[in-house]
Amino acid sequence: NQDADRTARLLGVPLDLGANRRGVDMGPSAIRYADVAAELAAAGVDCIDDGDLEVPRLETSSPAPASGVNDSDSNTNTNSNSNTNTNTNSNSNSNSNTNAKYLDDIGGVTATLADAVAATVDDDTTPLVLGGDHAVAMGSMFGSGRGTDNGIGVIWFDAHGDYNTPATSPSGNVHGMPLAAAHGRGSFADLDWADTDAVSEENTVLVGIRSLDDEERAALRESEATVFTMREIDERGITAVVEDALEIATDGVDGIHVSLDLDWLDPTVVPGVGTPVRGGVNYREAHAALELVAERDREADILRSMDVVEVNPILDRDNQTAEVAAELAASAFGKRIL
Ligand code: B3U
Ligand code: MN
Ligand code: MN
Repeated sequence: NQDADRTARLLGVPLDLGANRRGVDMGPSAIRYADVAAELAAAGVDCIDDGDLEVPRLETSSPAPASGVNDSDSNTNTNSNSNTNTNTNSNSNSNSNTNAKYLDDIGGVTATLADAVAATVDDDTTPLVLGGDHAVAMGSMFGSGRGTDNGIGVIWFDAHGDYNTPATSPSGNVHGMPLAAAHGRGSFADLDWADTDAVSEENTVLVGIRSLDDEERAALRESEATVFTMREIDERGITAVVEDALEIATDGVDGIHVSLDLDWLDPTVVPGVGTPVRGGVNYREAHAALELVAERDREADILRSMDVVEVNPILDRDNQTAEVAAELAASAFGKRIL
């Protein structure tokens, strides 16, 4: 046992509605099977498992979003916000504005998760949210930042920027939008469940990015967020980049949320992700990064909450992606070699 004096609360969110890809809903089970509780215990962290949140099934949900949530002002959709659509496998709505699939259902899950995360943080316990697709991070961030004086910072470890809005997304998949939602961009500003005060934009740092859509890139460029691409990691090394990320994310806020999309790592290390992108960080770089988070946390108590997302057991080999997820969470929570 190590010296961390922390209790973690596991909150499983078997959500796949944001990813348009079955399998990621099994992520929480796979991460538990990889014995995340034992990994955390090895970090000296007590672990309470709250089980899984109830999440609507893809088979019984309609992809059509509610009216009034789209960025375009030419919304003529009259068949919105209804679960009576029996065509669940594709967006049968011909209206081009309906470009955020299952957003109503995802909003409901997000609101429930935000409440659970906020209650956990209030209880001086650190939420470890097990995804599920990356849309769950909206709930993690909104809950973690709730009631803070200065908001929270975020470190976003991901291959992708997740900075699309319903108007810019080429896929309509909400897991490509959570960070834009946290910053209240586009139509997210109008959604009552999207708490645009929780996260401080200037304290948002993306690390390891290597895949951006055109409009997403433009939005990130003009945002106050800091983006460290893989190129910065190549040039300066993972530790220098993450030190900078921690400096920026923690400056003047009430703590940080760490969001770990497993596709941040190279697909050769983590085959079990839905949207792999070549050229990610390796196993040792990933641990080094999260150990730096823990080190800063020992000094200054910065870590309010974390999520590990996008583990897809169907695409995995021998559960190794879930194992890496569990191990990296333990590193962030203070597990040390010596
Ligand atoms: N940027 C693309 C692809 C993507 C984003 N996040 C994931 N994939 N996992 C999109 O759909 O927004
Ligand atoms: Mn990703
Ligand atoms: Mn992501």
